[in-house]
This record gives sequence, structure tokens and C-alpha cells, in this order.
Amino acid sequence: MVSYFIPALSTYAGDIDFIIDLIFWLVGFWFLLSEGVFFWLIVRYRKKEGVPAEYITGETPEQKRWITIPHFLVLFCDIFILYYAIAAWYEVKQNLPEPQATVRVIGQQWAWTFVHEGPDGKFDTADDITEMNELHIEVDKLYHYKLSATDVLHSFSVPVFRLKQDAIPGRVITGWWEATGTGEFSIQCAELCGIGHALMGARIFIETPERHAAWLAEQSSVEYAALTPSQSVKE
Ligand SMILES: [Cu+2]
Repeated sequence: MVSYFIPALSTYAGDIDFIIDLIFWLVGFWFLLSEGVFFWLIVRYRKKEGVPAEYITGETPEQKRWITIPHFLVLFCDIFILYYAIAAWYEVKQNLPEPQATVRVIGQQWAWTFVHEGPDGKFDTADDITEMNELHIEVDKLYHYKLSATDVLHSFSVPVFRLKQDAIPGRVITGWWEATGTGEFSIQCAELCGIGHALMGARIFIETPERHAAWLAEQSSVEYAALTPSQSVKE
């Protein structure tokens, strides 16, 4: 249902959408049922000529059953929500599959910086590729992200991945994604981080291996070229 509004483009997006759907249907069922009973009682016991109003304290066992039985049934539904929520949490947060590539994600007031290892597969070398507010990645490739913040709390949010992770100054948080479809989508900051918070959007470009290789080659050649003032590092 969620994917009708926002495409689900990571390997774990479907698990998270399933929990949202499950909660929607369970809560929706109990909402409609309780409202139905509520309005039925209002109509059934409306003011009638010759029938005096009754003061009900709700203390007799027969009256308490109106609370306790639905209460236990709702708790029973919670078992299913908990089961799927813990399974999804394990998949997204506890489980860390071997990466095929790693990207540094750095939040700062008010922009995102993304650093790729470059052709040598190592950070902090001359061929690292740095992007501002644009993240180019490859589809069907398992990435680790190393998330940090240089000033205040931020939150790295990629709606199409159903991924959201706080970025905390002084800490590097590792997580992962594997994209399952191509396209250009939004990245947001999901933690109020100052006056420019609303402007802290970026774009993610999920590319085919061919397109991504072409982009990498382009970046490398631009970074190594002797730049003249008229040239731009950007595409
Ligand atoms: Cu922010």
C-alpha cells in the first residue's frame, strides 16, 4: 500500500511496508469495530419516554468484560506486530551483510556530502570521489554507509529505501542498503537541525552498472584533469 505512494526500492523496503500495512489493517479493524459498538450503544440506549437513566460505574465483572476481552484480543494482535517488527529490525539494523562498496555520508548544516572510495577501493586516497547533495549508486549492489555529522544531529532519510538513521556528531554509524530499482529520488534530513533544515534535501541516483561506470569514469577524469577556472567539477 505504501509503495503506491513511494516506490519501494531496497531489499528490505517490502518488510517495512508490510509492518505498516499490518498495523494499518489491525488498527483499522479495531477502530471500525469500536466506533460501530460505540454508535450502536448510543442509538440503542438513547433517551426514551418512561425509561429512567441509569448510572453505570463499570465495576461489575460483567461490565468489566467490555474492556478486558478486547484488551486481550488487541494484545494478541500485538504479538504479530512485534514478531514482524523485530524481524525487520534484525534485517535492517543488526544484520550487516558483506559490502561490495562503501560510501561515507556526512551531514552538516545544511547539506549532505557523499564520499566514494574511487577506483582503488580505499578511502582517504587521491581518487576518492566527493559529491555534494547528490549520491550516485549502483542498483543491485550491496553498499555499506558510514554515517557521521560534523556539527549537530541530523538524520539520513532515503524514503525509497525505507531507510532512516540519525547522524550523531562524534560517532560513525555503519549500515547498509541494496537498491532494487533505478531512478532519481529524494534524500532528506529527518532531524530538525537548525534554520536551514528544510533545505537539506539531496538527490539519490540509482544507476545501472553501465551508467554508474560511465559516471565514475567521468568523475575520475574531471578530478584528475588540470582544471581551468572555466571548468566545473560538477557534471
Ligand atoms: Cu539536518
